Amino acid sequence: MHSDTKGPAPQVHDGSALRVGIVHARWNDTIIQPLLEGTKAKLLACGVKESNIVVETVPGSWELPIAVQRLYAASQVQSSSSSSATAGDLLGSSTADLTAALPEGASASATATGPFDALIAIGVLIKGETMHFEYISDSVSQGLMRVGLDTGVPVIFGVLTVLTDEQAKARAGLTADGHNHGEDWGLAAVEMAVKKKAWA
Ligand code: DLZ
Repeated sequence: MHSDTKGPAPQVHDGSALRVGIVHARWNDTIIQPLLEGTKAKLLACGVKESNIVVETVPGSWELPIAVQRLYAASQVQSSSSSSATAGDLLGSSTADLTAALPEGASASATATGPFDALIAIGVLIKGETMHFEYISDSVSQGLMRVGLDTGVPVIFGVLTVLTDEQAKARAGLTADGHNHGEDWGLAAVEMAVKKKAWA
């Protein structure tokens, strides 16, 4: 049975008041890019403004938890102080670097307008011949869960942990019977951000 048949019935919520931070790994970029596009497409379809979507990159999935944590902290600092520090400064990268990683039409200063309502971590881990896969998968999933629980901000688990390239392609919508899981992550981010606001 394809994983598609087991997914949640999608709920579409109004994302027009939300700010969403995305961090993606650059390993397995041919899979990452369609996942990122699928994620952004659903965020935009839910009404999230392009200028309220900030995208940052890291080398590999291992780096996702610290980057998600710092990106959120940067957005909090910016919204609570008049400091001219940027998210890029707090992540240790330059503003120019951050701007280069942003989607077209977005700007680094977008992070000055408020803390993120949801964070999405995107990575693709493909099992190789060593124990790397097991160590990284386990640590990254625990790390991302920890960031979510510590900050109280929904962190969407957009990390594929697959055995083969073919499985990764199917989950990025690159095969005939595949499905782009990035779309699910975009919808999950909006749903969880809206519900989190209601539960606050
Ligand atoms: C080292 C490594 C390996 C073997 N495989 C992957 C992978 O499939 N997907 C991924 O996102 N990253 C991989 N990495 C890189 C690590 O996540 C990390 O970037 C490096 O170990 C440096 O800390």
